[in-house]
Amino acid sequence: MTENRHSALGLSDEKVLEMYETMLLARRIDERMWLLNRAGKIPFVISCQGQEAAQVGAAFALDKEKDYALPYYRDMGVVLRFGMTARELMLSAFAKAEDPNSGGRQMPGHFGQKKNRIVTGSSPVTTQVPHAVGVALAGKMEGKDLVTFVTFGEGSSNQGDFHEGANFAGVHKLPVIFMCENNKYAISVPIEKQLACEHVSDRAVGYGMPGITVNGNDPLEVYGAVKEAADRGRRGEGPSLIETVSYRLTPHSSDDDDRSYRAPDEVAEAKTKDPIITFGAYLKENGIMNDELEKEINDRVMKIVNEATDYAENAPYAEADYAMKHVYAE
Ligand SMILES: Cc1ncc(C[n+]2csc(CCOP(=O)(O)OP(=O)(O)O)c2C)c(N)n1
Ligand SMILES: [Mg+2]
Repeated sequence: MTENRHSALGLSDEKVLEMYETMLLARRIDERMWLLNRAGKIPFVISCQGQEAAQVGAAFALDKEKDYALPYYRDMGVVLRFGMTARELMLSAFAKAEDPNSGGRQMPGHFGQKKNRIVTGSSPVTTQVPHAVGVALAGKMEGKDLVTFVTFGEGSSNQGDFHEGANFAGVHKLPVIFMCENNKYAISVPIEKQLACEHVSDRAVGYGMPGITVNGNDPLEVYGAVKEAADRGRRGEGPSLIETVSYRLTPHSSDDDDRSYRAPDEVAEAKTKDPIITFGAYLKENGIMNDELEKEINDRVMKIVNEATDYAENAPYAEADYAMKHVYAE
């Protein structure tokens, strides 16, 4: 029996099972998308695989009824927690009219859904960072109890938008949680060729905010860090920078061949720390999940994924002239 760490964080057994199920749902949707892509049915996949623990651990530490999420393209775990459904994600993958993100006009991964306060992002990486800072500024000016949660990759933390946004949030003590999902690669560029400092979180001091690096394969560690950052933000103490370290288990996207720049052994080694496996083991060691319950959860998740796939595959495309909508004033 390992130490029960979730109770100390104020998380019930039911809550951690829900976290596990959300992580598993993200993984199974993602795996299905790769099959659909290779079968020629959907054009593009950009994966969350290996980052589910960071995404779900963080999202569970936020208030999904009040807070704003400004996710980046891998954040399936975040948007599922904020209320986007498997069916909606599949509609986006198939680029169908009912896709809530863009009605099938955008590439997958450009999550946006007003009713769930998921703010749409743009394809140039890190542009969501100044947006998150702006939403936090608006919230502060209007006296609202909200924090904004924005994510980005470690490669993207070199982009000016991150530094400008972090500086402004630091100066004005805005309730922003900057979470860098460090997965060790920016397409083919390994971490040691991306940063001259050791940790992305080392950058926080330059912007007058606390910075912390946590194990991105451990949803509980991420939950604790994001909860603390959210509490700080709500108390008016300003922004925080959290770096979650994990590993990208898939190629960069369905259009990438990662064998050209990293060794299969390295990927195999990272798979031994796969958060779906390690968090499942934690739940079993603490007597919260047994083989029977694991199967029940997996069956439930697969049913959702199958139904979402069938629905989206059979759903209609938008009318061709819809492509011109929302582009020019009408
Ligand atoms: C401003 C800008 N430059 C380059 C790209 C092309 N691009 C898309 S994803 C990516 C890598 C980003 O790496 P990282 O931030 O580490 O995120 P990861 O994909 O590893 O999660 C690049 C260079 C882009 N979309 N926007
Ligand atoms: Mg990266």
